[in-house]
Parts: sequence; structure tokens; C-alpha cells
Amino acid sequence: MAGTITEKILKQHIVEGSPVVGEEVALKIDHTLTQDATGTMAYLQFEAIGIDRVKTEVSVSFVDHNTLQTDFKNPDDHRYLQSVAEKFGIYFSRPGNGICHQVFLERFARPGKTLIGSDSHTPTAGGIGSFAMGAGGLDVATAMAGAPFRIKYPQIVGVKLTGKLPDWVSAKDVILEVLRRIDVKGGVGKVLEYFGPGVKTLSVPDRATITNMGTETGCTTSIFPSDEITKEFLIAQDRGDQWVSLEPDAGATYDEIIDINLSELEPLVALPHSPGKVKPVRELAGMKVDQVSIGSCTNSSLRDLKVVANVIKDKTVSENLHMTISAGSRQVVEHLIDSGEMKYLVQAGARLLENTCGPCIGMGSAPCSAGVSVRTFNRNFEGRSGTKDAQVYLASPEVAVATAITGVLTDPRTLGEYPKFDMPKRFFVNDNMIIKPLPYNEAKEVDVVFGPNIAPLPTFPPLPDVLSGEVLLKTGDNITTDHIMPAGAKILPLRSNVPEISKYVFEAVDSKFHDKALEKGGGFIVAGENYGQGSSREHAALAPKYLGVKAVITKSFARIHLANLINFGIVPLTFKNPADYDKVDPGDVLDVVIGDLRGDVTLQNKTKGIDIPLTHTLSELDAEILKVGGKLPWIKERI
Ligand code: MIC
Ligand code: SF4
Repeated sequence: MAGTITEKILKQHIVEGSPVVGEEVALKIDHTLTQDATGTMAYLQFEAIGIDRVKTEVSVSFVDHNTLQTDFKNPDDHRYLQSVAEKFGIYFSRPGNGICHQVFLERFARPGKTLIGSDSHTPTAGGIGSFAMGAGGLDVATAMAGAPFRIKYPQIVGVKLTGKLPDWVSAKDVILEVLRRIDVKGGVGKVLEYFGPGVKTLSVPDRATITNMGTETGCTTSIFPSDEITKEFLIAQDRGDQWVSLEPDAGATYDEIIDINLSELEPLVALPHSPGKVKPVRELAGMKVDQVSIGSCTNSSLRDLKVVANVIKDKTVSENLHMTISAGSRQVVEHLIDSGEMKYLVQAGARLLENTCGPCIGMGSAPCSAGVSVRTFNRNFEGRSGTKDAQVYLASPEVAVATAITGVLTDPRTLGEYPKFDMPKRFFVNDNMIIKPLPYNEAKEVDVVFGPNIAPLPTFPPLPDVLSGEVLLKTGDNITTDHIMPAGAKILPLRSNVPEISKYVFEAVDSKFHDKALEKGGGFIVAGENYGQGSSREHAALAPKYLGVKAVITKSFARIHLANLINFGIVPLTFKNPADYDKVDPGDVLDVVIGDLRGDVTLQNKTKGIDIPLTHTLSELDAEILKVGGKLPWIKERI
């Protein structure tokens, strides 16, 4: 039968279950990646599983999120991560080498392989034809130990691209258009598979921009074919031998089709505070801007920075604002230096930052009070930039650089001719900042180095049949993991220390949450649609669990967060009748009768004297994992 790319890759990797939409399938995982902010926890968990070497084809540990090093905490984590990588057969990309997704795309990603990463933007590698998914650190740890990764078999949405992008319109506008159409939960349970003649007009890094930010639709992943353009990219990265062709068969069918004519697109921008709130730039042009930030795993490739450099050449950053640039990798920087284009950026007055996530995750370069920031990033959730009342707009490098020059939001088409520049036929390949795995005999002698900020993993008991407590917090729709467990320069360094980081749970939503949760002996969270949107950070489950949260009751969940809740023994439940959301208030005392979690569940609202039916999407295995108190005790029993 004619197959889509998704069907072909999944068919080769399914080790359990059948390819029926919505059914759980277990997939063999070929590659994994971690980054430092989720990595310390993932490797502590890997160590707790007790395997002496990773069982994957390739596993890579990156350091790119937490690099401010304002005290010993970050460097201690880096040292721990390097020693763990050496001990267990993992590649280690040293701090300074670049952002995990950009470097993985350049140096590791391969068409046809499965990849999971402890970062929600792992689908970046879909730009090269990998089936790449974000996951919690514990799922990555178990995949490194050789266990399959479970997903609900997705619906496959074909995104048909025709035409060719006009000048000044780029890949970012394609994904903003997708978000304009399907918004931040339109992709849940789906894979966005790109096809059609327009695909050939996009380079691999362009495709990766699209698959990267596809995450913001809530989809399982996004993927492009592997074609002649993919081959050229791999050859240019000195990895031509890793190319395989991967195209949908003629006659392949999709569950749904989204048609996009690239020729008709125009510069777009996502408004605060959601990547799905998309409008044409021309409708807001002229708005005063305080900051322009270029970079992040979405838009930090060589092409992106060449556009910026050549547009800003011989000009000066507007005195209304300041402009930051974070390149995606050392390879990108080396090319910009070699071609002389770095000089254009420096001469224009751009502030050059490290090749890391930086401002994207609030690690420095926060906007001023109520500041308007135009960023080439993928998320603009409230407060994420480090400034609570900042207004963050997401746009392409073209829009960002035009704005940096004029000082107001600018449709780049008003700048005149699109810059011309050459792309290298061969990239500078220099892997000297990637430490390769040691042979087993040497690796097993390595001592793992811990610093005082790395606290032991908390352990949790099995779940009783009835969960009792108060509703600690009730929220609306689209609560992000940035709301649940904020990041930024103050909190990110605490990622290896659950007791410490738990003090900041829901900090911006309810500053008393931590104290209240402890005082009440834990309890429940009630929420609307798409709870847990955004990051893969398992701390958004682990820290609430540490504070005694027993169940989260919502109208719906985001995929990765749902898995993280199960992994850490918090029961994810939904209202059978969404209108019942109105029948539970903060402070209500509840008994939630979960039994063995094999069927529906009843919420007994003791305060209001009513029973409310709840349901869930848990498989038998999920139920088993939850009942024993989470995935770590479950897996330890089995390995
Ligand atoms: C993000 O973009 O929110 C992050 C920071 O990269 C997270 C991971 C984390 O919280 O460490 C993600 O996207 O998964
Ligand atoms: Fe880093 Fe931002 Fe990408 Fe997350 S979205 S991996 S913080 S650059």
C-alpha cells in the first residue's frame, strides 16, 4: 500500500501495537539528545536505572541552555554532564558549541531515523527527514537504556506546499501561517508531514525552522521528505554517506490536507502572548520597538544570519532599541567570520551573544519594563523573556532586521531589493568541541562528578485508590509549562535540585502556591484546555509532585506534559462533561476515586456535595506505572 513518510518510518520502528490512529504504539528509538537544563535530571534517572552503557545508535548531551555561570551551579552541572557522558558512551557537545537542535541537525541527524530529545523542539531534525519527538527526560533515559518510546499512533496531516516564497518572506512565515490556521492545539495527536512541489524550494535549515516551530501547534512531530536537497546538505556537512531517499509514495493518502501556496505568503508576526496569535506585519507596522533579538533554535542558521548581516550592512541599529544576536552554532560563526559578514553585524552595533539559547529562555537580555521585543524565536509566553510585562512578538529574521534598522515594526518589503549572498558548497566541519564516547573498558573507569547543587532524586510511594485533598489552584486554558515551572536566570540553575526549584512552582500565577501546597499536605489542580503546553521540562510535573499534587483535572492536556505527569505519578484526569469545570472551585475538598485506573473515575466534591464523572486516556501500562508511583520504580523493577 502506498505510504506517507511517517507511515514508512513508523512501520520500520514499531515494536509493539498496531498502526491505528489513537492506539498506543511502542517505537524503537535510534537516536537521543539531551540539553543541560533537562539533562542533569535525565542522567540521574539513567544512572538510577542501573545500565552501564547507552543502547542507542547515537546519544548526544548538549550544554546550551544554562550557561550564565553566575555561581558554581551551572559549571557543576556541566562537569557532571561531561563525566556522565564519558562514563556511559554518550557524545558530549561542550558549552559554546551551539544550540542542541542546530548542532544536531548539522552533525548528527539522519533521514529515516527515530530521535527523542529532552527538549520540545527536537522535531527540528524533521527538517532532514528524521522522525524526531520531544519527550520528558525520564523517557529519554529509558530510551537510552534500550526501552521503546510509546506514543499514540498519530493522524497524519499532509501540508501541501506549492509555489515559491517571495523575496523578504521566509520559512518562519510558513510556520506562522500554519499556526495562524490551526493555533496552539490544532496539532495535538497529529504529525504534520510536508509534501508537494514547494518542498524543493526550501533548504534543509528552512525546513528545520518549520519543523522546529511546528511544536507550537502541539503536534507529535513535523517532517519533511529526504530528497536531493537533503543529500546536498549532508554532503556539505561531510556526511553524504548518511543520506537515504525518503519520499511519500505516489498515491499516499493523508488524514487531512492543509494547502499552502508559498507564493501568496507575506511577512507575519505572532502577537503577545501566544505563538498562535498571528497577523500580517503590515497591520502593525510602525509600532515602537525596544529590543530585537535574533537567534534561538528556530532561526539561527547560517542563511538566517547572512540575511541579517547583509541587510544591516553599512547601517546602524536604531537608537530606539538594542539588538542581540545568538548564532546557532560555532559552524555558523566560523562561516560569518570567514566571509566577513560578521563584521557587518559588529559595525552596525548588534550585541553578539554566545551560541546558546540565551534570551529565548530568559537567560539574560530581558526587555525593559513593558518593553516591546521582536524576536526570531518560537515562544512568547508571558514572562518567559524575564520581564513580566514585556510584549514579545515572534517574526522572521527579515522582519527582525528591518525593525532593528528603523526602530519600529517594519514590513521588510519596504526596504527595497532583497540582499544577495552566497551559501557555501561545503560547511567548515570541525567537531573538536564534541567529545566522542570512550571505549567501554576506559569508560567504566570514569568517576561521575557531582557538585553540591545536585540533589538526590526524590522517591514517591504507590498511589492509594482514593486521592483526597483540596483544590489548590484553578486555572483557565493554555497554561504553559513556563507558568507551572518558570525558567530564566534565577530559576534555571536549580534544575538539578528538586526541593529548591519547587519553591517557584506557579510563581507568577499564585505566589503562595508552594507554601499552600505544603501546608495542606498537597491536593489538586483544576485547569481548562491544553494544560501543559510548551516545554518538555519534567520539572513541571516533578516539582508539583514533590509539593504533594495528586491529580490534575482538566478539559485537555498537551502531549509531552501528559506523559511527564504519568512518569512522576500525578494522575492526569479530564472532565467527562467539560461544563463540569464550573462545578469545582479553589478550596473545594475532594475525594477522587481512582481505583486501579482501568476505567472512568469519580470526583466527589465534598464541599459542594456533588459527584462529577471524570475520564482519562491512560493505557493499561500508564495505569500500572501511575499506581506504583511513577516510571522510575516501574522500570527499575523490570531492568
Ligand atoms: C523551552 O524552549 O521552553 C526549553 C527551555 O527549551 C524547554 C526545555 C526546558 O525547559 O529545559 C523545551 O522546549 O522543552
Ligand atoms: Fe533553547 Fe529557546 Fe530552542 Fe528552547 S526554544 S531549545 S530555550 S533556543
